[in-house]
Amino acid sequence: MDLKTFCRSLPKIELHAHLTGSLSDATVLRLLHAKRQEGVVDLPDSAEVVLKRGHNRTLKECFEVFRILHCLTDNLVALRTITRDVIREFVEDNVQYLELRTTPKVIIGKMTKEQYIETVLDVIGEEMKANITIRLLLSVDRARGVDDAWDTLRVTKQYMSQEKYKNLICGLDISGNPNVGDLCDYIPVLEAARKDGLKLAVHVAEVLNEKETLHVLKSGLVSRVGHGSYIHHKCGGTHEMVNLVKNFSIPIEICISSNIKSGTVKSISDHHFQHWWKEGHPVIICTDDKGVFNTSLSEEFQMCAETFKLTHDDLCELCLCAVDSTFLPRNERDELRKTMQQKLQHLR
Ligand code: 6MZ
Repeated sequence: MDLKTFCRSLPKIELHAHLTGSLSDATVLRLLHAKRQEGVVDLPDSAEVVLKRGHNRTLKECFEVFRILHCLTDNLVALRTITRDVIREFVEDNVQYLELRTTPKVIIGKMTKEQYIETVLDVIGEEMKANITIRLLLSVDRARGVDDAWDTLRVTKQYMSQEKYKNLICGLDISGNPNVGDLCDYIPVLEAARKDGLKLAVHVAEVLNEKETLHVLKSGLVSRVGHGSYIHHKCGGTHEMVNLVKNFSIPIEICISSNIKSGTVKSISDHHFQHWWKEGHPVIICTDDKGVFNTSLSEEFQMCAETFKLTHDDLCELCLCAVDSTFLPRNERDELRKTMQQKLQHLR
């Protein structure tokens, strides 16, 4: 079996996918059509920007794209559509378990954070079938300030305590433009979230920021690191950071296309994946924003295998080990591991 087919056939686990960043061209075109029907006329330029797929974009440009995508998804009907489309595309790519993350938004007259979360959770409930399990992480955008983060935590707790939804929310994510705001300011929110039983996936060291990275790692609150490009001492980080990640056994969510295309990592041969992998530290291959970076989880696996000379067995191992980094409770993890083992058996 050639590598491309093999990567597509792998039963995969996706742990770092931002909802709005995951929108495919087809979905964006549908949203644009809906906006035009509404009579919104100033869209063609934005569409061109959004659809410039495969192009490298600086982080600053990525955040401009998110702003445009957020304008296209500023209502509950669009939110339903995108959640459903993104989930189905992950199913299509043979993703067995998906932890989707999104930032609940308030748009006056159109949606509250409560309605945002409820809509996403409802679609997740509808789309969960035998071939996929889905959980939700609510994202805190570090550019929106600490008050907004507290508010997101408040609403998250509200939904965690509802019988209908409580098992679907598995954690909190902190993301947003890493060049804006200071993660250290969010430590009290992280502490409160942990006390409330939420696991924490935090974007750490996506760009070089020694003070912030050390402070957050030392807090011992982080359950998974997003990106972590500047943690390893061979990639601009320090031995102290590596020791913290290892001592706290914090798995690292690896998003290669995102890092290369946004220019936060110079080239794939410099990517930190290789160091953690060689040292046997838990790493999970993820897409980050499959739409914005024009990729898929299968393609991320393929690229990783080609660059770092991974065998089919290595790839199976990466899929299986990802189970231990999920935010599922132990019994559900065991179930998932069994399913993954069965499916992988046919491939080995
Ligand atoms: C940091 C990112 C990101 O929440 O509207 N996001 N944050 N670094 C990245 N690397 C490229 N990619 C996406 O999805 C879009 C939001 O996810 C975060 C940003 O806050 C972005 O606005 P949602 O569904």
